[in-house]
Amino acid sequence: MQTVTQLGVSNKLRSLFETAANVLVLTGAGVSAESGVPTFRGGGNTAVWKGMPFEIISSAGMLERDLRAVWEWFNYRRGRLETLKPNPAHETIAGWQQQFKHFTLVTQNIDGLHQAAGSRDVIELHGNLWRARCFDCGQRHELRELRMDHDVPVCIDCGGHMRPDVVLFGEMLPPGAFERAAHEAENCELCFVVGTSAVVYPSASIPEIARAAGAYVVEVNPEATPLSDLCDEVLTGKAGEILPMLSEARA
Ligand code: BJW
Repeated sequence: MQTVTQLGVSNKLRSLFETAANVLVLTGAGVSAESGVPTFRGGGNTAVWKGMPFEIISSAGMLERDLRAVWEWFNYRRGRLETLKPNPAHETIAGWQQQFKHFTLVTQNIDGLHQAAGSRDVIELHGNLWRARCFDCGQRHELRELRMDHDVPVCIDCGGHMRPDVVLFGEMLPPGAFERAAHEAENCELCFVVGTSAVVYPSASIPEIARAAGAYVVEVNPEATPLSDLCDEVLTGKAGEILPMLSEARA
């Protein structure tokens, strides 16, 4: 593993950046940190909402125990997100879509900031905070289209109760999303892992799949993660500083 600081990028990565035709990026909460979105781990925050840790309030069990509380929690977070903007990391990744022949963006984030920066066809492994899903008919709706005058929003198709369209702890990922990401990981030449603690599975296995299939794997994170030793290169620092610098290194 090569460790490269903000002062330099290896020649191997520089060269791959010029020649790679198939590039995959996996992002986590850290990519949105510089936009003001709190990350999940490492902040010392054990109680995130009304005394509950997020493993409890954001769990499948909580949907059954107290759906209203789950909605309060997600409404609060949407309110906080409303005014936040994409940062240079989101913008740089959106630009890469045009630079590489085949480009795949896979995110664990539910904040929609990649799309706000212009990224298209994003594989969202953990859903999206701006959407709801009906318990009864399964239909998804943009929350901006729903009347929010109930504690629990109601489906405009069937009148059933809705839930946030987000993958909570203990739930399966959306059908096909992981499979598509894994397929792209198997075929990419260069894989960036940006701003994730790489502890939540199966998402954290995407770079492992890419590495096993022969891709050059690069981590961008201010902290070491369980994945760091598996990576070919670690760029230590903030995504909003490192990624624009990488794009410049290519030119
Ligand atoms: C920066 C930065 C800057 C800071 N620039 N970087 C073994 C034991 C027990 C359970 C399991 C197990 N193996 C698998 C499981 C199940 C579980 C799991 O993985 N648990 C582990 C934690 C142990 N997985 C699941 O439940 C998944 N489903 C599943 O496996 O289904 C099959 C199944 C069903 C039933 C039973 C068992 C299996 C689903 C996981 C869904 C996770 N959903 C969440 C919450 C979403 C809802 C909500 O938002 O409230 O998604 S969890 C949370 O973690 C969120 C994130 O997407 C996810 C990943 O976090 P991420 O993005 O890595 O953020 P952080 O905060 O952890 O890290 C931020 C990083 O950024 C840090 O490294 C910083 O250093 C860095 N950083 N500033 C760059 N400026």
